[in-house]
Amino acid sequence: MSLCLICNNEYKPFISFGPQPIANGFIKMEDLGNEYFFDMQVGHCEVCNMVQLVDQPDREQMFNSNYAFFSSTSTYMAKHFQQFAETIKSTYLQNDNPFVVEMGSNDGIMLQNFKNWNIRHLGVEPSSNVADVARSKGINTIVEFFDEEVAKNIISEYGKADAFMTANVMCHIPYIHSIAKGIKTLLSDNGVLCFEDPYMGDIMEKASYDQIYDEHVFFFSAMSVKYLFEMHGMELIDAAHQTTHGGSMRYTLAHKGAYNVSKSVEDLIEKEKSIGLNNSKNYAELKTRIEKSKTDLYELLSSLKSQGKKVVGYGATSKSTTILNYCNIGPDLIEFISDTTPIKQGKLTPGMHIPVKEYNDFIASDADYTVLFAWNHKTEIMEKESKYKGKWITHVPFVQVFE
Ligand code: JHZ
Ligand code: SAH
Ligand code: ZN
Repeated sequence: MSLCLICNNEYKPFISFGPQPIANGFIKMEDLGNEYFFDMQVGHCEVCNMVQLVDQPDREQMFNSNYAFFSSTSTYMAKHFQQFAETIKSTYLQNDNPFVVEMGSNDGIMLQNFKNWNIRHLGVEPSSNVADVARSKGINTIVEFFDEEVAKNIISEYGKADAFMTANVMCHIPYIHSIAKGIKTLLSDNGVLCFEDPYMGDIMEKASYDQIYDEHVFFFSAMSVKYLFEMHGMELIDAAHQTTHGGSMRYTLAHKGAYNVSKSVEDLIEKEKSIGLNNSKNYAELKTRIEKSKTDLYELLSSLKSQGKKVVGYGATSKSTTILNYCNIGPDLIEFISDTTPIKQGKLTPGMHIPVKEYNDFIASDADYTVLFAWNHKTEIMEKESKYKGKWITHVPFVQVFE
């Protein structure tokens, strides 16, 4: 039995993925030999409905001066964050001289908009290499892990915040009660917290188990988010589904009683109950679908190998680390993975050691099959690769070949 990080009740993990490396721990050939692995298990708490990792590596092992994920590698995501910023500005920043804070601002993909509008802003970003990119764009950034203490320091230097935004970060933080307390003190009376993360409803529907890796300690639903923030005097006032990252949810919260609660919250919670996000049976069934996906993918790639086909991968995503290690797919089955991120190129993927190469190598390879590891960017990538003559492989929502 494990203890829930939110409500401290006991829960039993429903799946184990075995030993997994740091998802973004791309390694140089010469550094092979002492990679870190942790036992990756996931459980659902029946009291607060939070789905969570049982263990997670220390934060500095994941987020440091060598962090390999740069947000601005997707032009679609840049557009998404521009719209996100516009929504915040037009809905919640009507007062004089507003101030916004972003947690996990990475290379500045969201805050660049506020900077361009001359709105007072602050990014809190512990991975110094990505924070440096944001700073070079003129975005005000501190290199820190946000928590309750940092929130107090921000108040003494800048005053309270009108909006606290964060995307694909909240679900990364096991000390989430400290985050919630920090946000609660940092927000002005009418201030809002607006955050988005991959949605448990989409993971359940698509069996997109590759959302599970070291960095993602929580898999949120409206039920679990509401429970968590009510513990801190905050209210879930809106929830809006997003297509990004394979299906995400944007949650808006405020001090209790400060705003009317949108009907969308009640509707979403009803829907979550109807699809069984509060029911352990559904997680057991998800496990069965994940196991089938594993067998299907391994068998497909093995059979292509025996036919002598050339198979490569597209996008050395964090998600791919789970697929490769869980399904036992190495360089014998996938020759290389192409990725546009310079820091990943010339290195090996964590655990399974598939070479990561530049985009030009993908074009030159003329591969028969390409595994789309960045399946969440499918629209963007299909537009870009309309000339590719080979076939694509995806595992979402089930293992299949498409053209
Ligand atoms: P992408 C990361 O997940 C980690 P990942 C993190 N934990 C999280 O939650 C989300 O981001 C937000 C490359 N690429 O976005 C760039 C191409 O090569 O699916 C990236 O390395 N060509 C914070 O790593 C990778 O693919 C392209 O045309 O799963 C995409 O990574 C495009 C569009 C991307 O996130
Ligand atoms: N918001 C961006 C980046 C997501 S990557 C996007 O959606 O694309 C997750 C980021 O969270 C990393 O850059 C990591 O360094 C940062 N992070 C992790 N823990 C954090 C904490 N406690 N406070 C602030 N940022 C944190
Ligand atoms: Zn719980």
